[in-house]
Amino acid sequence: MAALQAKHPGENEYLQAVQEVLESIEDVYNQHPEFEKAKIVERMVEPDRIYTFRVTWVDDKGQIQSNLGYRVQFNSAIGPYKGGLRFHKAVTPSMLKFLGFEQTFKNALTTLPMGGGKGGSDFDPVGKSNDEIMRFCQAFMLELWRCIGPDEDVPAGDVGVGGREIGFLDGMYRKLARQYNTGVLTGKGMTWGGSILRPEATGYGAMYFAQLALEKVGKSLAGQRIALSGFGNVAWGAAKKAKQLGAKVVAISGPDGVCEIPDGITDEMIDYMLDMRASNRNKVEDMAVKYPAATKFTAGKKSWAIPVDIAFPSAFQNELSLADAQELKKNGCWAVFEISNMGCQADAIHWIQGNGMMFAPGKAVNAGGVATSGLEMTQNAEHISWTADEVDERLHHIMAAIHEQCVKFGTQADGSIDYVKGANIAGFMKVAQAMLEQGII
Ligand code: 2IT
Repeated sequence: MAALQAKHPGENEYLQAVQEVLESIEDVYNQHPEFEKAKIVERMVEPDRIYTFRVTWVDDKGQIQSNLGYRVQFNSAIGPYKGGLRFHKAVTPSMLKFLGFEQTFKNALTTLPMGGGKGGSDFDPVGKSNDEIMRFCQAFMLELWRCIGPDEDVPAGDVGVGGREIGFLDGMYRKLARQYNTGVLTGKGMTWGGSILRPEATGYGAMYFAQLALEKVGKSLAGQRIALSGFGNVAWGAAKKAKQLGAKVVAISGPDGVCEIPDGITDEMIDYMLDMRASNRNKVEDMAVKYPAATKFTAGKKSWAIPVDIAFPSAFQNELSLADAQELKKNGCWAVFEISNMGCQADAIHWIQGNGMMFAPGKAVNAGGVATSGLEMTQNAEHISWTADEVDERLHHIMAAIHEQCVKFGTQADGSIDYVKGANIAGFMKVAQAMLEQGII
């Protein structure tokens, strides 16, 4: 860690993500001198390569805008680079390196042959028109298309990139590459190669995982009061499945504050989350304006201030602090499942685990999203479409396999399960073994 900090000063998210994994794998690593000899850790923590490019586009006022674009190809030991694109004003190489690093372990857990990658831009979608989004996506793909390919690197969505953006990106890729039947992006529309249930998959998978973890301690999601954060694609899918499984979603949030829903979110409200996202306003207050009788908006507050049984961070990294964890517990919360990537700060995770609360990390809980992207790639390669039932059954199996790997590698002497250790060790062992067998490259 000291060497990495000296080499990459100030890359805080990246260093945080690496630190968490190294802490988890230390014991196992020391039992495998062959890993040490092949410098597996030193090689695994650095991306294979990073593309950086300028993206220039014209806004609705005719003004010229420039952003930075990136693709971090992190690790390809177990398959083509795979991972989302994030459009957010705070995007930096550090953020995309942390996400690419996490993705490598997550993808290993899915059981599918996918390496880890991540990309994106500091482009800020907030307040942009549909035309501006399209022009930006087209300009972004003018550079990105040379870095990707169905057997090379397959991007998808992430924060700020959903079905609409994937459409604009894919349209431009087709034009440039003259490849019309490829799985070069996932999260595509249903009429042009997308997989049924890919939009829902991250949230659905998270609820399947939570259900398995709760079953282990004799509980279930039915009747639990839960808090989500954000109102994007991930929170939307999670809300849908949570409601189907009998849980009550009593909070969603945005950068502007929290929207409390004391009687639980309704199907209509879940549908409205899609409109809120498409508007690019980025305000959860819009939900309270639309449904004033059933909701209460509080500016400046997070979902973690609302009394719940289970918290599901589902918006952005480091969105749940130590103080938030303490407030959750004080209000009766007993479990935290990260759906966002690295949703909890490191000291919050340590405190949660040390204070008798259940905790599971994003790379296990949210892996249903990328796993279903993997299923989309398979359908594209075979030129077929599976039904919703077929995709859902495979997603169920994959989440069960991920949970099983966490149990295998994370069961402690007292019988409890350390899901952080379990996920990190399982992911590490698979990638490390592949790297070892492929020699010094
Ligand atoms: O963080 C993630 O796993 C994603 N944004 C989804 C990546 C993908 O390739 O579906």
